[in-house]
Formats: sequence, structure tokens, C-alpha cells
Amino acid sequence: MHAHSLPSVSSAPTPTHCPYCALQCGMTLTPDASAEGVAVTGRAEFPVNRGALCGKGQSAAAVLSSGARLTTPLIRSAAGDLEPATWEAALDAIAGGLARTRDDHGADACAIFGGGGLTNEKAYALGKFARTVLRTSQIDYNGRFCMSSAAAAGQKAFGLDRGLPFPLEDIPRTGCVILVGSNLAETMPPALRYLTELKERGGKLIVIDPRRTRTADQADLHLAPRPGTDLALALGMLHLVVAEGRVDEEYVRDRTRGWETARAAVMAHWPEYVERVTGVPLPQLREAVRLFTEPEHAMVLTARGPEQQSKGTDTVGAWINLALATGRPGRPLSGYGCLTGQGNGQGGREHGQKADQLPGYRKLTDPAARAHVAGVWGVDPDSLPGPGRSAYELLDALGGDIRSLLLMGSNPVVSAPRAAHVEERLRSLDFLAVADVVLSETAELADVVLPVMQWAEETGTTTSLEGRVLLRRRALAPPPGVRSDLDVLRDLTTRLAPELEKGFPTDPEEVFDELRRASAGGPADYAGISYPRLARDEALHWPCPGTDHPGTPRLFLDRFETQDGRARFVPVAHRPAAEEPDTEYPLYLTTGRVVAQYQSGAQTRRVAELNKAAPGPFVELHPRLAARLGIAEGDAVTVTSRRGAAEAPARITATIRPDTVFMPFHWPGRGRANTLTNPALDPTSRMPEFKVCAVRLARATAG
Ligand SMILES: Nc1nc2c(c(=O)[nH]1)N[C@H]1C(S)=C(S)[C@@H](COP(=O)(O)OP(=O)(O)OC[C@H]3O[C@@H](n4cnc5c(=O)[nH]c(N)nc54)[C@H](O)[C@@H]3O)O[C@H]1N2
Ligand SMILES: Nc1nc2c(c(=O)[nH]1)N[C@H]1C(S)=C(S)[C@@H](COP(=O)(O)OP(=O)(O)OC[C@H]3O[C@@H](n4cnc5c(=O)[nH]c(N)nc54)[C@H](O)[C@@H]3O)O[C@H]1N2
Ligand code: SF4
Ligand SMILES: [Mo]
Repeated sequence: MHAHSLPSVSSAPTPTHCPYCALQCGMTLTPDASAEGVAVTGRAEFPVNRGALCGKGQSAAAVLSSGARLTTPLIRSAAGDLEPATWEAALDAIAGGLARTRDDHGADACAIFGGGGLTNEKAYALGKFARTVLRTSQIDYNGRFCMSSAAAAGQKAFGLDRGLPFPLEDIPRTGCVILVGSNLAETMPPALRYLTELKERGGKLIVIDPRRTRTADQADLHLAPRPGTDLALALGMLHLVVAEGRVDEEYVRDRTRGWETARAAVMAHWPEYVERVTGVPLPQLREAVRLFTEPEHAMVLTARGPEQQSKGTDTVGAWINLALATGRPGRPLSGYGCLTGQGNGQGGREHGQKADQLPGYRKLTDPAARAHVAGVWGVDPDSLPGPGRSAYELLDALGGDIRSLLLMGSNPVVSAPRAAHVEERLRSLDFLAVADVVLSETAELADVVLPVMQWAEETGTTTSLEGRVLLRRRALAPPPGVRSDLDVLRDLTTRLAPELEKGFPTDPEEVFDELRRASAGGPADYAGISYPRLARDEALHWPCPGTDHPGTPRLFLDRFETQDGRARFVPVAHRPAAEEPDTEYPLYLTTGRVVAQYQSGAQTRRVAELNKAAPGPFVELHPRLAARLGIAEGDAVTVTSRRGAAEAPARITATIRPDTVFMPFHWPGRGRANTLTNPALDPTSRMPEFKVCAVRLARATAG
């Protein structure tokens, strides 16, 4: 239907950024004669990574050429197989499937699921497509599984959520960093140098993790609490801060509200109680308080450990309270930050693929926001639907009142909690369409699969964990047969609502320029950021309201983004995880990552050298537990929770608590960690409890 004339690609080296995590390391792609078509090198002049790349970034080009790459659309045949089809047939089938659902069951029976790896342009277009073309409220994305608890807590306390409110370069110059549930050494390896430099300058590092990870190995003090007890730990520290007279009274008076109520809640958490709940000895707790309060500057950084809990929002709130009581946020070289995870985990949550949200981090329930965005979109504000369901709730409703799903940029068959149930829900849909670069486990279930371009084949912007907006540039032509997600959304609009087609340009810069207008005046204001500016300047942090505005690397120095400019203490109390160990399921299971695989593994499991480094799932357990259960290194073990059972080889190590086992979640099949996880949701952020559930363990019976 449309001619796809692609701009010619230069043979000169292209400066760009990594396709994977939120660090967005700078890299250069140089065309060569290899099967990938380009060589990857780290870009020394980009200050965040200064030329360093982890193994995933270094090998990212392998996925460009991989034999497993999708290069033709697929349609499920009457016999039940996915068979090659033309683009026209595939797009017709998707438009037909969505239109049928809409006509038979109403607009909200169609749903969209997006991803934090999609560029700002794609995330924006996807949200606009849901609300104007499908007119459905049912859109959410995998970022809900990522940093949503930190985002909710940051909103409450500071009136604004930006992962880090200061650049990474501030970290080495502070006096103490408490790193809560982050395994930076494996999840953002080039960023480890900020912690090493901190220590070289005499600063202290405290790591809080039930496992002594490679990151915890670097710490001056490692606290290893029971999974799911960070909330009590933070309250215990704050209790000591109060008892020892270490509260910054002047700061609390001038820059905050709500201390009296929060203080009362804190005082109920006696250190002895905290010791009992967390398993962290009181002297260690006192030492942590001393290290954190003595220096002039200090920071608390959280990642998925404390956040992926059914009380993640309150837990992060408690850590923010500790930072506020000691006068840290909004002061130079100090404060609270969240280490966002996905390549565009920050931007992906700002421009409209989140259930309750309009571009610019605006609220879908705010009449002024609706009027502004509807104006940019040229539609009636009343035609915009209201907020929809959160990610897990949406997946759980598939086959119920949601009958059709279009999915871009996620692989929930591997990455969603209670994954066997989610898989069954996906199978029960009337219609499933998936756009991906590879045939992921979720794409394997689809009625129609669309092969799309990736990172090095198209231009687009991402926003890093520092709120730094970056330009990823097209460096090589995609394989024949592959189109962009932006093409897909335009071509579906042509079929479903031709009168809106003009609103779906396929040139990323055109989409970005519209995003700038839609975000103007909102909390995440991109109005002053343009492609030409991004091509010259890699230090533009939002908000950036005007083309001569320098951007905002550091937030909150004068005021917080609340109405009165003061930060809010949130009163919180400890509560147990949704599921605690008992006689039937006596152990904690926690989950996370290894350095050589990324997320559901859809991309990195297709790279030979990464598979060599991390070939498959495993169950990490303590030697004492192994001895008690008669399990030897490498034995196949069965891990059982109330959701199901998984099997993987044992990896025995004294670096984990004896009451806890750990599994990485990167693999499908029998070793899938998410077969076991508990979808209990945080009441505010709707984050599932990936980091805590109860399991039992046994040596797998031979067979
Ligand atoms: N290699 C690699 N790097 C990645 C990714 C990847 O998949 N692979 N994904 C990217 C993304 S999207 C994200 S979100 C980030 C995640 O980055 P991280 O948050 O660093 O990663 P995780 O391994 O999920 O969790 C961190 C640590 O939390 C600990 N933990 C478990 N339970 C608890 C608890 O109850 N309390 C505390 N305090 N700690 C606990 C785990 O033992 C683990 O070491 O990584 C990004 N980078
Ligand atoms: N047990 C457990 N589960 C977890 C977590 C945990 O710690 N423990 N962490 C959670 C977290 S933090 C996250 S972020 C999620 C992530 O989990 P997923 O959402 O599954 O993330 P990915 O594996 O990155 O999936 C991205 C998919 O999009 C495809 N893709 C890449 N680029 C593009 C593009 O431009 N367009 C399109 N259409 N597709 C593209 C990739 O090939 C891949 O199939 O997992 C969550 N699940
Ligand atoms: S740390 Fe993250 S951004 Fe940097 S190379 Fe590795 S995956 Fe890419
Ligand atoms: Mo994430």
C-alpha cells in the first residue's frame, strides 16, 4: 500500500546508544563486512560510560543479523501454524480482528500492551493510537513491573517522578550512598565506577540485599535482610536517627510537611522489633545510621529489590522519609533516586502508554490535561477514554472482558508474574497480534506476528535514568521485509480510522515534534528539545520548556514540585509480604538478573557469547540448606510455590541467606522463575511482588 523509501545510510561511523538498559551507554556503529553489518565500540566522549560497555551492549549487533530474526509477517493458518504472509494480509487481519472485537464487545474489549524499551516516539504514538483510534481505556505496559512503586512514592513525596533527580556524576562526590536492592555490578556494569570513585574519595557505600552480590562485595557495610523487610529496616534506621538526635530540624521545618505524623509511625518501630523482622543485627543498623548521617552529603538509591513488593510504594516512601529527616533531598550532592531499568524506562512512562496517563506525564483524569492533549491531537476531549487497568490486571482480564490484544515491546509469557496463568489468558483471547524483532515466546502464541525494525535500523529518542534525553540514530538498513512500529500504527489507522491517518506520521522527528507540543507545560516538559539540539548536545535533561532553556540536570534545589514547594513525609508502617513462608512452603524465593542476559531473554538468548556466559536458569541456595535437603552442586531441583513448579540446577553459595533461594527470570520453559511468583499487587502502584514469595525445594526426582 505504501512505498517504503528509506533514507540512504551513511558509511561513516554513527554515534548512538545501546538498545538495552537505562544507562543508555554511548556507542559507535561502524559499517563493516561482518554478518551484522556493523561493529560496535564504546564511545569515550559520552560521559556516562566513557567508552565502557557491558557484554550485552558489546554484542548487541548480533541480534541485527541473527538467523532467529523475524523478516516476514506471520499469520496463523487454519491448521494452527504460523505461516509467512504479506504485510497487507497481516495488517488487514489485525485491523479486522480489532474491528470485530470493537463492534461485538465495545472499544474497551480491545487492549494494548507496550514496553519501556520502545522509544519516546513509539510510546507516544502507541498511547495516541489506543485513545484516538481504538478509543480504548485498556492500555498499560511492562514498566508497571519495573519502577512503578518508586514513581508513585516519588510523586507523593516530591510532586514529581524522575528516576534520578541528579546526574550520576554527583555520586562520587557525596559522602555516603545507601544502595537498596540494586545489583548494579551486574545490571549496569559501567556504572559501578561511580561507586568505586566514591570509595576512592573516602565516601562510604552501604548495600542492602539478601544476597552478597558482586555489588555488595564493594560495600563498606552490607546488610542482608529477609526479602520483603526493607520497609521495617528503613523505619528502624529512622527510629535510631530520631533517638540519637540526628534529625535535621531546620530542613524539616523549612522544606517539608508531615513530619509529626510520620515520626509517630516511626517511633512504633523499635530497633529490637526491626532486628527480629529483618534479621539484621542491631549493631549493623546503628553503624548504617552513623555512616549515613555523619557526612555533609548523602544519598539513598533504590532499585527493584525494595520496589517489586506488594508494599513497594510504602517501602520507597520509608527510604524517602529517612532521606528527608536527615535533610538530603534538594540539596547539592544529596538526595533520593531510583535506578530505572529499561532503555527508555524513564521516557516510556512519561508519554502516554501508562493506563492513567497523557503525554508530558500528565494525568488522564485532569480536565486541563485532557483539553491540552486533545487540542494537539485534534479530537474532542470528551472522546478520550478514562484510566484503564494496570499491567497485571490487564493480562489477567484477557479472554474475559478483553477479547483482543495488540502487544509491542514485551514478552509477558516469560516476564509476567504467575506466568502460566498469563500464558493461558493469552491463549484464551479471540485475537492476539504481536510486533517484535524476534519470535518471542509471546509472539509464538499470536494470531498475527509483525516483524519490526530495531534500534540501529531506525532513529528515535530515549530518556535515560538521569532524565537525559538522547538521540539514537539509524546506522544501517533493516533486512528486507521489516517495517517500523510507527509504520504499523499508521497502517492500522489507515484501516480503522482513515480520518485520523494524518495524525500518525512515520518520520520519527515529526512524531517527536508533536510530542514536544503535547508535553509542553506538563511535568515532563520536552518542548525545548529538538532533534537538531539532541544531535549537538547529549546533556539535555527534562524539564526543558524552551529552545534556549539549558535543561534541568538537578531537580528540587530551590523547591519541590508540590503546590507549596515542600516535600511530604508519608506516614508508613511495616507489614509482611503477601505470602510469608509457612510449614508447607518454608522458604523465601526472590528473583532477579544475571549480567549476561537481558529481561525475558528474547534478544540476548539469541547471542552465542551471552549464552555461553549464562546458558540457563539456576537456583541459588545456601550450603546449609543444600546439606539439609541433600542437594549437591548442579543437582536438578524442583521449586514449588502455590502457583506452580519450576526446575533448574542448584548453584550452592554462601553468599545468600539460608532461608532464601534466588532464581534469575530470563528463561522460558521448566526453569521459568515466573511460574512461581506471586501476582499480589501494591495497592498504589499496582506493582506485583516479584521479589518475595513462599516456596519449597526438593531434589528433582530422576526421570
Ligand atoms: N544484565 C542485565 N541488566 C539489566 C537488566 C537485565 O535483565 N539484565 N534489566 C534492566 C532492567 S529493566 C532493570 S529494572 C534493572 C534492574 O536492576 P536491579 O534492581 O539491580 O536488578 P535485580 O537483579 O532485579 O534486583 C536487584 C537485587 O535485589 C535483590 N533483592 C531481592 N529481594 C530483595 C528484597 O526484598 N530487598 C532488597 N533490598 N533486595 C532484594 C536481589 O538479590 C538482587 O541482587 O536492570 C537493568 N539492567
Ligand atoms: N520474576 C521476575 N520477573 C520480572 C522481573 C523480576 O525482577 N523478576 N522484572 C520485571 C521488569 S523490571 C521488567 S522491565 C520486565 C521486562 O520484561 P519484558 O517486558 O518481557 O521485557 P523484554 O524481554 O525486554 O521484552 C521486550 C520485547 O520487545 C522486543 N523489542 C525490542 N525492541 C523492540 C521495538 O522497538 N519494537 C517492538 N515492537 N518490539 C521490540 C524484544 O525483542 C522483546 O521480545 O520483567 C519483569 N519481570
Ligand atoms: S550497561 Fe546497559 S546501556 Fe550500557 S552497554 Fe550494558 S546494557 Fe547497554
Ligand atoms: Mo525493569
